[in-house]
Amino acid sequence: MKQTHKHIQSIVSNTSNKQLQLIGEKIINNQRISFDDGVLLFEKASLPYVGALANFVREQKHGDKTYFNRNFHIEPTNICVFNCKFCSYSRLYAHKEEGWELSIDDMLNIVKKYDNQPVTEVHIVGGVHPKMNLYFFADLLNAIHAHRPDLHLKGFTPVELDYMFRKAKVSVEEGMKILKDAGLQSLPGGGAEIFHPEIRQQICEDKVDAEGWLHIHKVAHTLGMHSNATMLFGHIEKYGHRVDHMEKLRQLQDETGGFNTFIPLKFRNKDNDMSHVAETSIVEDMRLYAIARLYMDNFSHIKAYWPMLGRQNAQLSLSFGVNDLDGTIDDTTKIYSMAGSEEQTPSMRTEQLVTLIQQAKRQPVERDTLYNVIKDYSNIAYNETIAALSN
Ligand code: V47
Ligand code: SF4
Repeated sequence: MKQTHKHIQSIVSNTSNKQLQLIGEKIINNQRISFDDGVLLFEKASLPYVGALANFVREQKHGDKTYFNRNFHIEPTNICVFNCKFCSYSRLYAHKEEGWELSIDDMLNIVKKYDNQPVTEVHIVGGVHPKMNLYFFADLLNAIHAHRPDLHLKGFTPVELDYMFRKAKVSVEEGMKILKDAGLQSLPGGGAEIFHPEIRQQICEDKVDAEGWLHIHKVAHTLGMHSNATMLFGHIEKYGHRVDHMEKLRQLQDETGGFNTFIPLKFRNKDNDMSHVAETSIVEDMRLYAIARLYMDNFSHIKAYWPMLGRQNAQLSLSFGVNDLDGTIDDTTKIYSMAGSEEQTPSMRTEQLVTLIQQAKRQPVERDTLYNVIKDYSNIAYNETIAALSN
């Protein structure tokens, strides 16, 4: 049900905290909130307050529409020269016998498994292997594109790109052009973590920094490509670091308009060097989604990544600003299950995802990578029992 202007106005007017009331007024009047407003929301605002505001914004932008797409992942390797403390997935290059590395043929065989399936996107991301260079990945993209030209190729974080461009001794502009010519169409949002050096130096000091990450996305946007942005939250960062991260993304989005969606990623603490750090509560997670919706006013979409958040929580997030769920992934995406996500088999058939969205009283819409509508599921009802049973 659409949240009315009158309803949200009464919630804001009845708030006893004057500062929170002023922020609420700004949001109702479509004005941008400031850095300090963002921090204040994290410090003082209750979940019902930010939740109601975020839901208002979400419904103004999208009504009940909740997007998902059908994609699959390819992880070329889990061997990595970097050593991010939160990572449960990579094997250091020094212990490369414990990891995997796929050849172009191996990866093409993964693509071929989807030959008769209506997937629209492949998401290629993995560790940073020193032997898998720029030209290897250009060959991979060419091979996938030649086999299945309709598939949107989304791949490589600035962490991988920065390394492969430096190794090939090409500029970011040259490197991005080589990959674009080979068929790359979008960049995923990974590798952003927390931009602020106070935190970045503690959790992933040796990989590309904030400026490098933002520059690569900017160049991609300049070449006409789109991209996503993530934020790894709920570990050792403070509220100010979260807002700083969102502020940097909001500024770049003002310049280029090239980001599609913002994806907050909840830190999971299993089997990594930060296992002693407690995970955040569901209330804190939902507050974060809501505040992200309020702060990122120039991002059309806020996405929940259900293999990391869990299906139930992803469903709940649809009432707190989220209007986009990451897809029906049918392979075994290891980075998340290895970090302690309760989603042991991160695959969800379309009918389950549609049911999950309908149970939240939202309207499921299948999209492609660029948010063109493929199918509106408003009038399709699946048998909830069957959908639940195959959960
Ligand atoms: O950058 C690693 C995160 C990211 C952990 O663009 C962890 O559509 C939580 O960016 N706990 C990679 N998170 C995944 C990613 C992504 C996922 C889905 C969709 C898209 C998209 C992008 O995974 C890394 C890092 O932030 N990650 N370890 C962990 N223990
Ligand atoms: Fe390597 Fe990425 Fe893991 Fe960092 S998060 S260690 S860059 S695979």
